[in-house]
Amino acid sequence: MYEKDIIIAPISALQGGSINMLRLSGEGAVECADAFFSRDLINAPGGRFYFGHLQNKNRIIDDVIVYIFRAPHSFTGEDVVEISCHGNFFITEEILNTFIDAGCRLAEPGEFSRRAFLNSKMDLLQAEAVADLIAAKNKSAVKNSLKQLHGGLSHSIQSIKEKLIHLASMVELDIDFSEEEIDIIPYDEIRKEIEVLTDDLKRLINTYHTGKNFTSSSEVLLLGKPNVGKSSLMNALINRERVIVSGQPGTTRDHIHEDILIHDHLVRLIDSAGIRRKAEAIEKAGVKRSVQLIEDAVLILLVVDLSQPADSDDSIVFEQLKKHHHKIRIIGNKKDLSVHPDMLSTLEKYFTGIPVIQVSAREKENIDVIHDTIGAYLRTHTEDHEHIITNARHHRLLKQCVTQLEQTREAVEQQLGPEFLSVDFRTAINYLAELTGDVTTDDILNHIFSNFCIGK
Ligand SMILES: Nc1nc2c(ncn2[C@@H]2O[C@H](COP(=O)(O)OP(=O)(O)OP(=O)(O)O)[C@@H](O)[C@H]2O)c(=O)[nH]1
Ligand SMILES: [Mg+2]
Repeated sequence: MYEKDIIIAPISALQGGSINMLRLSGEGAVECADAFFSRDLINAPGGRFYFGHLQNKNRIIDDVIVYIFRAPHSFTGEDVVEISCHGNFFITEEILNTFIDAGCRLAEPGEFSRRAFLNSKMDLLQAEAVADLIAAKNKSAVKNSLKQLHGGLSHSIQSIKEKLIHLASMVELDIDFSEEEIDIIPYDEIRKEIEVLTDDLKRLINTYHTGKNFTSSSEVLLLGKPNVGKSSLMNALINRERVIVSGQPGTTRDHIHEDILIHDHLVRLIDSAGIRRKAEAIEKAGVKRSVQLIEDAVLILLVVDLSQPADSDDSIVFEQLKKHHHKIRIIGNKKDLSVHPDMLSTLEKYFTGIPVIQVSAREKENIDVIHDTIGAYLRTHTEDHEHIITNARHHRLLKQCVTQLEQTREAVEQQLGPEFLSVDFRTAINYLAELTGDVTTDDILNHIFSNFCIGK
């Protein structure tokens, strides 16, 4: 258990809004608020607003609205008081100090959510969804976090866990009956069920690539040999002259990024140093980084100069991108000049079936087609999953569970005894229990909730 002292923290942004909010939670929170409020709160029913003013030693601090939640009907499961005051930093600070002088304690990061978890108002996956929801960087991320907050992911994990418990109990039953020498382990049936569950878990694990972009912007990389117009395209896409453009190949030496909103997705557009064989020393460092950026990018916009035949520098880029087919869109720039057929045929050879989007950065032609392409790509990569894993902790535990189940499947194939299988199943089950917070330690909780911000 934990000490149910009264904690307090601002729960809205401290500056810029017309209203600020603070929350008190803990045993005696209502009585504590009552001591400074102009109206009686001791006998006030929960689930209601009360308008009045906060005062300290007969001096009015502010006109406020107080909302009371009586335990257990609150976010934390404790008595909670939420105070809305005018959106001024000094007022908020004074209210905070007044309650701290009266014995309340400033909440630690994530402490409200931690109490909600400890009071079984939500499991660990749901508590973490609160932080993800606030940090969500696109509409799909918001949708996914809401689903997780409402228990969608927990439900899927619980269902897999229950099936594993069922398998464990099948082999454990055999331990009980072993002296009577009744062979009741249906090895084949268990192996098949393990394979189905492993596939379900792997599908979840594979969504992590998408999920990582839910709490940070999606990296879209402009890549190509020098002078094809990557920086010009970057400027056209963000609609301002952000990057230097020149006819001198090797103008961009290091990558430059800019965050923009494309079709409800927060996109980090990255302009990179042109890749070529004869790069100068500084440029080489930029080129090396471009190679790393290829690995990290969600989507690569391969830029070519349509007016020229493909040369050996183009080939270096094409070769490098061969194994990234799945995340490439081709932008044929400078369509205002002539279109060289050799470029199109070489592209078709390297990237069969990927269409070339013909544009002109200089004339601002078809830039909207690139926006639409990025938007459509990100949409298909975020919306065709039931649940998306966004969190490194979840990813690690799911992978550990799968590794364990793969070992268990081998043990089943070798028809090992029930004692061995039982231990294997229990280990796999434990990983899922850690995921939902059914088994946990203070250290794990400290780690998780310290990554929240104060007020959550
Ligand atoms: N005709 C024409 N010229 C273009 C177009 N886009 C870019 N350019 C010109 O191509 C040259 C190179 O443009 P940049 O945008 O600097 O090319 P880059 O790919 O960023 O080059 P590096 O930074 O050296 O790798 C400049 O002279 C641009 O004005 C276009 O659509 N049409
Ligand atoms: Mg450039």
